[in-house]
Amino acid sequence: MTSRPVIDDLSSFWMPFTANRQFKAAPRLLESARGMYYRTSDGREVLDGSAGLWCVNAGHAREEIVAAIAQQAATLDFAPTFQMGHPLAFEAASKIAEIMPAGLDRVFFTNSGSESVDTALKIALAYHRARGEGQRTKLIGRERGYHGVGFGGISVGGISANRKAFSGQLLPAVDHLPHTHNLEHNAFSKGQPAWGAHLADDLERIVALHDASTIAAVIVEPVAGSTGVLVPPQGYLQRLRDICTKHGILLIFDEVITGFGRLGKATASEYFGVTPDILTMAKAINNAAVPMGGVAASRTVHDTIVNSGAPGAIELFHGYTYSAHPLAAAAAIATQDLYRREGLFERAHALAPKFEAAVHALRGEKHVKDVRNLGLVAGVELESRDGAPGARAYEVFVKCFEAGVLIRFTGDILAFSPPLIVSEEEIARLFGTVRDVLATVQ
Ligand code: PXG
Ligand code: PLP
Repeated sequence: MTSRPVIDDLSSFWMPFTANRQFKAAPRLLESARGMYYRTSDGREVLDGSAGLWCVNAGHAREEIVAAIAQQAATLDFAPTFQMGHPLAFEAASKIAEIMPAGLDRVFFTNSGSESVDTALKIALAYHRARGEGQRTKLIGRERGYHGVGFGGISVGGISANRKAFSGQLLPAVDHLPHTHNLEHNAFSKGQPAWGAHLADDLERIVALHDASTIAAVIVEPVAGSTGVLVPPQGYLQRLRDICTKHGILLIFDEVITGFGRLGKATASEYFGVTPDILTMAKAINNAAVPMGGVAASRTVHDTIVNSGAPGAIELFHGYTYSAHPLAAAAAIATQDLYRREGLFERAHALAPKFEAAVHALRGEKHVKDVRNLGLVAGVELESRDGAPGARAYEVFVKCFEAGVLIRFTGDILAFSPPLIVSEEEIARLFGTVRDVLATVQ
């Protein structure tokens, strides 16, 4: 193997969601990856405690996926899917439909979670219009929701930092449910907190305010990931489902993070036993090997739109140049086969109690004010430093990286979501490193 020249100019790449000046003054570069480990530009192995960005669920550089992509690139590098098709697009959609919640077996492909969210919101509007209720245009999101960075996603999203610079041009007809995070009631919950199902009833207040006849859809993450692993209270999602059904409002689950085994089932919908009308996915759909996202719609939603157009007319004026890109589709098929062959969702399910015990052992460590978890995802919330929110978690993140462990942080919350191939020893090392680092941080 020849090593590449050291990069000496970091200035051209304007990095996403990064403190560019801080990073470029002390960069952290990953050069290769295999299984559970990254290798850095200075030759160190780093245990991947975050599956990249919550997306590499089968571990890195899996041979079957690499081979599928390489072969596809040499066979059919690109093919349009506007008024054309290629076999892998249909095969990938069928494979995904098989493991979606019952009835959600129509799949629209995108290239990211953000595009999936935009697509889902547009499908919701198109559905109501197709059945003669085009006045249902309002979209209801939730505080502390993350739905990507498109204008649709930040409008229904509930993260002030992602909205404020663009606040003059957000979608106009949006309202928000309250978030469910409450440490007074739920600190150190293992799995789903007992308190908080009633927070779903706020949807009735919103319906009373706007009238159901104006509301198209409600979108929530079943477990909020980006804003710090917020696990839904017991009964909460079912209550949202019931209220949506009662008022003819579509329920959208944003499963960009929860999709594909993170909770020990294919989807969070399956895990919780609550079925939305539309489900967004991305990331682990193809182990993040090629950008890809998707939206699964119920037969009712799909058929209503598709049967409403005149014969020969395009039914939904929406799509991306790269919808069902051949390389992404090949990676998706290989990834879904791998998940099944290795039983990775079941593995995540079986490991979850050990993961839970290991993360909850951080209770009582310096600065730790909450630990929460579900499946193979966990959050550890730290007390913030006076006047410097986020600084403490950033320091923990940097020190963990220096100690050979990659974690994520958001504000002062540490987030953990290892690939589903993680071993018990690696789980112990992950949280052991965090414990050691916490002891050194002011
Ligand atoms: N919806 C949800 C629920 C997500 O978590 C998106 C949509 C947007 O996906 P794209 O592919 O457009 O980024 C996401 C993405 C983090 C982090 O560490 C989380 C995401 C992306 C990057 C970082 O919190 N989630
Ligand atoms: N901008 C221009 C000028 C385009 O021609 C297109 C697609 O043809 C787009 C944006 C959208 O790109 P994509 O289909 O990759 O989302």
